[in-house]
Amino acid sequence: HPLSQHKISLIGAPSDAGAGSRGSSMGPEALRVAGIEPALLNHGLDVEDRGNLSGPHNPWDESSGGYRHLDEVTAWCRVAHDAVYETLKRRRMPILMGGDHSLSMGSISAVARHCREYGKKLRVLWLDAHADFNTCDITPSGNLHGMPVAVLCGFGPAELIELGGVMPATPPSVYRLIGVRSVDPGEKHFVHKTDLDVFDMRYIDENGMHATMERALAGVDADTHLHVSFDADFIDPLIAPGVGTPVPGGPTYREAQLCMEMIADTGRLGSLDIMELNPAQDVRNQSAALAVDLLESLFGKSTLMRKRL
Ligand code: HAR
Ligand code: MN
Ligand code: MN
Ligand code: MN
Repeated sequence: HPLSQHKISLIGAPSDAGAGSRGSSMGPEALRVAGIEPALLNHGLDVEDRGNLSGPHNPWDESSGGYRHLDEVTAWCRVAHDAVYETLKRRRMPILMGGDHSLSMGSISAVARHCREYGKKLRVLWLDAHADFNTCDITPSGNLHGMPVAVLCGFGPAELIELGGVMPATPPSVYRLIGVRSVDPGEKHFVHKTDLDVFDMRYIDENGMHATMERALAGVDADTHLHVSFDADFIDPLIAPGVGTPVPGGPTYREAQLCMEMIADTGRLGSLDIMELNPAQDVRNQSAALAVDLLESLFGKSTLMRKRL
């Protein structure tokens, strides 16, 4: 395996240019204040904090041609792409700390490029209340954080779909969307037409998180690079209010922990995004603290030693 899962690089991407409200630009610092680095160090991991990337300010303009802040989001995604790609090249595991979810176009295009070069299979778990599968024709807002999955699959503006050099960056078949409970009308048709694999909240209610994760992780093997794109609004807003676009009815504390524990059990985690934390909406940084708590489970903290079945 070309990557050491014990060497972690934290990369801050303080931009909210892709979002409909301000504040997720404060996400990286909220995660540092919540102790992301000591939490990982406690698990015996080698951690470097590379500080924050820089890019354009949020101009707070109207959307034009179906996109809001396309130039700014593109600039941020380019620097995120370069930082994540270079980190993987150094055989370290990148944790991109957003920032709004449009930045995952940068990280995932870089991960996909890395996988092409090393002949790895890619699986992306997209943990989110939203499907993030809008295009300029169907978006209700023009906000690019509602579009990253579509862009990565090749549906979007030229400057974004070509970020990783190859178009599309990924086929739709690599994605498993989990926790979805807010999809716009046009987006719903497009998800169906593209045959995206979505485990929505109804699926989780009916089958349980355990069966959901078994299905979402099916086929992940020694040749798979697993990327987790964690949107903080995945979690129920009763326990994670610090997000820009909360949607009721998300996973509970234990459901979210089980999700992370089952990902850890695969031993295949290769890269991670922690996105959409919005400290302006939070109460005493509890949502960032919860994200760090979940992160510990993702890196293998469990209540007891597990017997191998
Ligand atoms: N679907 C809505 C839109 O496109 C809102 C989705 C964006 N919110 C997020 N992304 N946090 O997951 O405007
Ligand atoms: Mn710990
Ligand atoms: Mn999202
Ligand atoms: Mn979301």
